[in-house]
Amino acid sequence: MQTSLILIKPDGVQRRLVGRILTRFEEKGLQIVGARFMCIPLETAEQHYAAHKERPFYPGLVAYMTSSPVLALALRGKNSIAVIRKMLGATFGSQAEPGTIRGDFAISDGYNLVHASDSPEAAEKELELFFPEGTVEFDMRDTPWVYDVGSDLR
Ligand code: IDP
Ligand code: MG
Repeated sequence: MQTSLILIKPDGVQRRLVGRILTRFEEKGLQIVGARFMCIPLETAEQHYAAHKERPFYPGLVAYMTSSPVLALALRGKNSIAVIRKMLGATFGSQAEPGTIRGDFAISDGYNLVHASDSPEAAEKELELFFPEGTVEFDMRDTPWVYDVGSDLR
């Protein structure tokens, strides 16, 4: 089981796609263990994208991410980090496959609607950044139907 940090970015909020994007994660069988509607403080955005600091798009990226609220989510599931990255599709909306979230809803390269952690190490750091008080652990009653408990969750 893994928990991933997702951000429905400012364009997702402004384009009223929050519900549709969240629905796709719920329908997949992922469990919401954290949700926070927030304006990202400048320092948090800079820290979150620190790996891209030297890239030419970095100032625009930080401006975009702090321009309007986001919905931060912590989503839990088996292999959820890789599963969610696949659901997002390629980084650029113009290149993402149809059937993925970016492929279906985004045509922009930078304004690509959703962020998701790309590794367990990134997820740990990002969850600490956006959910410093931790996530909400609880049992989902449908687990025996979402998973083959005997093999998936062994
Ligand atoms: P990811 O979000 O798929 O992990 P990254 O390469 O980590 O993609 O880039 C972080 C974010 O920076 C992207 O989601 C996108 O919003 C923005 N970005 C990445 N590359 C470019 C670019 O070449 N032009 C404009 N924005 C970009
Ligand atoms: Mg990335």
